[in-house]
Amino acid sequence: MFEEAQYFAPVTADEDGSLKVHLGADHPGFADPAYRARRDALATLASNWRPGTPCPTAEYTDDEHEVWRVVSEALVTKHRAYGCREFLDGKESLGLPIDRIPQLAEVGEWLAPLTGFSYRPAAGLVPLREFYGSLADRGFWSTQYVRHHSVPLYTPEPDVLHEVVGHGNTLANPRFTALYELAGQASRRVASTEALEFVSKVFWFTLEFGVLWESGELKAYGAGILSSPGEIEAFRGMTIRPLDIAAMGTQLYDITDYQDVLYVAESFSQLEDVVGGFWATCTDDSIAEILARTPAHA
Ligand code: TIH
Ligand code: FE2
Repeated sequence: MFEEAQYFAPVTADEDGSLKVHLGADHPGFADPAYRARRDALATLASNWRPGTPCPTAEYTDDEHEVWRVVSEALVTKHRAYGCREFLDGKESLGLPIDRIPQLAEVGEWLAPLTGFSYRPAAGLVPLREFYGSLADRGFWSTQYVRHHSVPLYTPEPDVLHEVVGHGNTLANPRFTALYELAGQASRRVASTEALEFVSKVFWFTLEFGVLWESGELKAYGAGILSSPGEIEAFRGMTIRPLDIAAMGTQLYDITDYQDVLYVAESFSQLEDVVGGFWATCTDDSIAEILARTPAHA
């Protein structure tokens, strides 16, 4: 089982084609009818999207813009302190607004001249094959809803802040997008579910939660750390292990909390060599061989 799956609230369709998002009783928006109505409306909007057309416009409310502003503002100094150079370069060239949530279509227009990546709106969980496969075509499946205003610093559920502030700033840098594309190509090369999950776990511990050494300082390059004002303050205190494909691909993790085990690259170049090199060449057989000699571990 891919752990991330349980973090997407299940979505069902009503007879009239509108979608319903089923938030768990422990979700911060569970008892907030206005929030639930927003989630349903945004899921329905995404489900009506057709490939080849621009992402639909989500008319955000003032309260939603305010959550974006609070998080983006909190991240200005934290990114400068703890974001790696390649992320900061991407952030500078993308120039996301701080005071309002940009539309996915707009962000795609800004990314076009930089790396050619664009977003695709997701109504809920996108199957692994589809999510990773689209990276090979420079398409990034993205949620459009905003985290509940009561939990601005961290959410286990990917939201538009995570997709755009975390991933978008990396998707603006060609050194990053080369890695995203290689992950996408790897996902298309492998046939077995085990191999696909292995590829996705390596993605989790690198492009989602990776850290690297830069001039003797530990910096974050993973989008999950870079979109959370809470986790970005905590990652330096976690268990830090050396970059290791077999270890990352077999590591068990809990998506509901800060990641307590992280893998560090010696440099961005080492990330490109080791992880880019793995995605560029991995096959069902090469991954099966790693799995045969590496037990799952915490
Ligand atoms: N925890 C991240 C945040 O608060 O921005 C969102 C996610 C990253 C990866 C999975 S969910
Ligand atoms: Fe992500």
